[in-house]
Amino acid sequence: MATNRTFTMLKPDALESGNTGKIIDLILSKGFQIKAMKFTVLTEAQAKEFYIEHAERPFYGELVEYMTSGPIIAAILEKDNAVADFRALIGATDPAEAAEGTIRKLYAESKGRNAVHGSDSDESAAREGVFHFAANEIF
Ligand code: DAT
Ligand code: MG
Repeated sequence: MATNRTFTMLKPDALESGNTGKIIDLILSKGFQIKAMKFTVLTEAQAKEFYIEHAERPFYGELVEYMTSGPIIAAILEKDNAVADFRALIGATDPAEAAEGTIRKLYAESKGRNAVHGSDSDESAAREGVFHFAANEIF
């Protein structure tokens, strides 16, 4: 995947709370273009693999359970400096620490149920995009 791309998921709490339209609108308003998007439910195996870097963390089981608890929206986004700019747009992991105007400040419930995922590097963005989308699903 090109390095001007990042990968995101709108997490189960964002879909439950009905905020997906507002979140996608905010993302587009900041200049990100959608290059792939799908509505899906992660299997336990998929969630475990996606978050494998956190396998030893105490919250891993809770994270996998939560991420498989309902549908998500997965997407690949394009913009100059996509990874860093999208991390800035989503805000800190814990919404209590997230800056005003960020997606997590506006819409996240808690550190665990934090509305949105954003890749942390170009390497992660490439891995995560390919994890969720076949080549002919990416534009
Ligand atoms: P981020 O999503 O900001 O990159 P991360 O990669 O450190 O954060 O963690 C991945 C996800 O795991 C995070 O979005 C929510 C969950 N998580 C992280 N730390 C947690 C904690 N202390 N308690 C519960 N869930 C946590
Ligand atoms: Mg992370």
